[in-house]
Amino acid sequence: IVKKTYGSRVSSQANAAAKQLLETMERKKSNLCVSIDVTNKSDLLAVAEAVGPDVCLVKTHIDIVEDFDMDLVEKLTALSKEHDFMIFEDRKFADIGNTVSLQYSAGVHKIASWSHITNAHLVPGPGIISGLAKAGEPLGRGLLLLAEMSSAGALTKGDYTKACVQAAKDDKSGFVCGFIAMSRVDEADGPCEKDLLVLTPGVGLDVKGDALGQQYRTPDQVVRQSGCDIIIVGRGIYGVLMTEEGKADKVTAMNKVREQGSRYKKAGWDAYLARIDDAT
Ligand code: UP6
Repeated sequence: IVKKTYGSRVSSQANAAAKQLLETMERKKSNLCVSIDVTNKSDLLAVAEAVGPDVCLVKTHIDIVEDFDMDLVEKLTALSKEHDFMIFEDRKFADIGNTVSLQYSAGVHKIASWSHITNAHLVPGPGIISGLAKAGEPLGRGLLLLAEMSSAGALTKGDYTKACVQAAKDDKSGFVCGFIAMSRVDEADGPCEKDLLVLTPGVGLDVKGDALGQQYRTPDQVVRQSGCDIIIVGRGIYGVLMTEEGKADKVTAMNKVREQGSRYKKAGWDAYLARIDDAT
């Protein structure tokens, strides 16, 4: 799979969201997903606006936004259309099917109504996939399974990772369209008959980690060396907003966010081009 271009993989996608994502990546020449982990509406929208032209996907943690309302998702959806990116709510569902189905479709956030892609742990077993599919499939949404995590000491390894891959292969509906993983988990034991996506967090160009167990690798390590499809970058892009200078001067800070966005976009795409070249 790592030899194939993103564009050539569109036709092998059973899932509408995955198809649209690969098309977007090819069109925008971007394999960058920005993770906008900020706690207020205006910063979230400002970052989405600033990096919008450079990303294929915007990732949210909608439950950390203190002034959340449906106007936020309407505005984010408008930006996604204007700048041609998709939306991924990083909800990391982890309960029984019936509960996740409600958490996904109802409550304050109504995630299924606006998020093209979401993700889940397989800890409860495959019923979690069926529960989420009930709400997401009719809307053409996609699901990623957390097969591996970036944090130190993560228990997502060995047989657990293999079970996630198997569950994705066994999913008949096409609702499962890929993984959160650190490596090409779908091809760990040879070629995979399904074309699945690998999205990878824990990406940074300037630091190796944080004080809470996060571990960073470079876009080149992730995309070229490990064969992953999409880099997910959070603080590497919006981190300036968390500094005293960033809080004091929003205009300069947003310019910096924009700069970092194009820097990571280029690094991710260069790594992809090198991987395609390497393979030919
Ligand atoms: N994330 C990880 N590692 C995982 C899964 N998800 O870091 O294994 C998410 C975090 C955060 C983002 O919840 O939203 O990716 C990474 O942010 P950062 O680049 O600021 O570290």
